[in-house]
Amino acid sequence: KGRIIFSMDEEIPQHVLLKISGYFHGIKIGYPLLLRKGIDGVKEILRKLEINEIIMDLKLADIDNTMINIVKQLDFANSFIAHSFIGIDGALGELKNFLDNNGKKLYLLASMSHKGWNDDFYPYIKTVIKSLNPYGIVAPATKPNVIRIVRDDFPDKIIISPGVGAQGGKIGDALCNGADYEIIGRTIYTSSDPENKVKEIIKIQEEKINECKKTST
Ligand code: BMP
Repeated sequence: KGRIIFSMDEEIPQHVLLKISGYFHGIKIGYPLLLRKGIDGVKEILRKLEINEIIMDLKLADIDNTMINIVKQLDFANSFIAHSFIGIDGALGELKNFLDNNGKKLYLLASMSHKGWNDDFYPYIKTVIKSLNPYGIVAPATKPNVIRIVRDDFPDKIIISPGVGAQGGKIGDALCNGADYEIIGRTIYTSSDPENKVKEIIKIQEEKINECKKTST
């Protein structure tokens, strides 16, 4: 298995998905596919796949009751992504309890991959992540220095990293800077040959990991 979480923001033909899904650690699903296919449509797409982790990325950012109402309807998912800035009491704290009690994982955003995200707020976000102690963290592949800081601050957390390929992050760089998995969407689903593209990505990831292991020892 590679270190890819496939961001399935567009539908891809079922026979292609069946072929490539074995290479993925996980699949991330957000509003684009959920709105297009509906909950039953998404479940149907996932039914035949053997995937370790289905991550629902609705970037939850609301009061506790609303977020719990949402995640209750998405029981097929293993994990959920939420924003950190909403804080703990009355929001993330209650959401995390609910997910813990139902065997689900929570990822919090530490930063985002686009240019306009302001990392001046990171010290606050860090305190939220520290006190909530989620399963994992989302940190941007477009900003390797931010991944390094997050990895230093949270040595034991799973870090998943979007922004590879279409947004400019180089394949493997997030892994070399401390991420556990790279979240990749367009590079795969817009490819004319997704299967080969995925194999190519895994090969580059392996080469990069070997290279950076050498330079760090
Ligand atoms: P792509 O590889 O096509 O750029 O897809 C990246 C995915 O990760 C998209 O689903 C996007 O919404 C999400 N994402 C991101 O790009 N940057 C972030 O900071 C956080 C995200 O979840």
